[in-house]
Amino acid sequence: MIDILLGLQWGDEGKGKIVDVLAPEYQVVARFQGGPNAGHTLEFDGIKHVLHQIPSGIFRSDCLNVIGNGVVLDPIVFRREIEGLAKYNLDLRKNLIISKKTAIIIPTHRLVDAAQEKAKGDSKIGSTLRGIGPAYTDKVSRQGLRLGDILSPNFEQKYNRLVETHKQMLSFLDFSFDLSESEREFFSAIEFLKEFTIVDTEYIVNDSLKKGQRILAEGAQGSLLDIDFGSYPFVTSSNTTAAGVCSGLGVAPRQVGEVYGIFKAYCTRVGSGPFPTELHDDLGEAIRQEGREFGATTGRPRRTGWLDLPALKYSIMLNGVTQLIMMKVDVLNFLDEINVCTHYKLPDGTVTEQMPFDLNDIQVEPIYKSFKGWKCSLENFRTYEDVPAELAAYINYLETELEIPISFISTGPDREAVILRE
Ligand code: 2SA
Ligand code: MG
Repeated sequence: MIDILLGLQWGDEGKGKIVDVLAPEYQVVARFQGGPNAGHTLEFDGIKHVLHQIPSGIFRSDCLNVIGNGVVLDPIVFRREIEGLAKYNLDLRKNLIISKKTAIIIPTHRLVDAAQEKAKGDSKIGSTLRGIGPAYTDKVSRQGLRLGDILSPNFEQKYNRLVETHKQMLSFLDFSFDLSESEREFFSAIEFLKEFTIVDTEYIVNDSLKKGQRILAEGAQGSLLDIDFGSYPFVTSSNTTAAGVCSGLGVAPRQVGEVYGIFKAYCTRVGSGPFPTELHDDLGEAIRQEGREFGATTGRPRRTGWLDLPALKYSIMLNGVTQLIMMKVDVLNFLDEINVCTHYKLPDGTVTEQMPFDLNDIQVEPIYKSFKGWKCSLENFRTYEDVPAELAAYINYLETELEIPISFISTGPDREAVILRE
């Protein structure tokens, strides 16, 4: 079976921590979409490590890590990431395989990303400037480069042809640049990549399923940033929802088992786009500080707000979530009162539980239900039976509303800080 772990909000739900907790149960951990825009933070034994393109199973020596065809890979970032892992003495050339069909991010993709954002002015997406959108654009317009191409004698020719089209765009957008340094680094990183196992990973993934092994598909970004279902155009360029697993790894839908959906006990968002429950006041700032809400990839401060049930229910529906994982509950320890948005009130007065199509253009008013805060540290709680009554009331309410059990409750960044429920 292939189980899926994904974020139900706008990313940064804490997927890195949970995949690391779950990884021992899996023989394979695979990335199926996204690229260096992801930042999965793992903390254990006093070490804090951020992964961008490499799957989070990498610290387990008996786990095979797969970068699937649905990913966009930046060779320069890849090399830096691998070099950053050198101190852990991992056998990366054995434990990591990359699909020949993975799309390559080339230096001009990053430039085009920056130029397009600049041209958009106030309506910019707030992209991570990692070249994600332009790389997926080239894939879909059938002119992109794939990892298998680096093994072909024509690679440089194909590369130059693509760079020409980017240069035309950059000149049209009046964006000046100097490519020489990053091109040198790129081609050196391509040579470095050739030392890794670049294969048709769909065969390996399906063989492993046939053998009865367990695979974990690790989502990046969040469901509300999905290209089809997110708040378009303020989204990323891939299918971040469960559907992306089948196309991003080459597995059939009937192979999918559990779908673990991760959400934070509040909401955050980086980049532009609608965020109905956003807190623009001191409280929002206090949650940002308390939750250390700064981007793992770009260091950008994250916007913060209350938990949004219409949005969460939408994500649960799209992904077919079977188990919920609630993160960072401890960040709310200091609050007297905790709000949860249950419905949106539209400008015409209608009250709805559905995500409006035009959330970018209309202001919805969140309708809140309030809960009493528990006002204490959760550090020493390991079982649900012990948790403060106020927290239990909050969790029970969410489970009833979401109609799915919350099987893990994370109460801190360390691997051990988890309340497990049977
Ligand atoms: P892009 O770069 O084209 O994918 O950006 C498009 C939108 O998607 C958002 N986005 C993200 N939001 C949260 N976390 C992301 N990953 C990093 C992390 C973010 C960071 O995990 O911490 O470090 O800043 C991520 N990646 C993309 C982005 O903000 C745009 O709104
Ligand atoms: Mg993140």
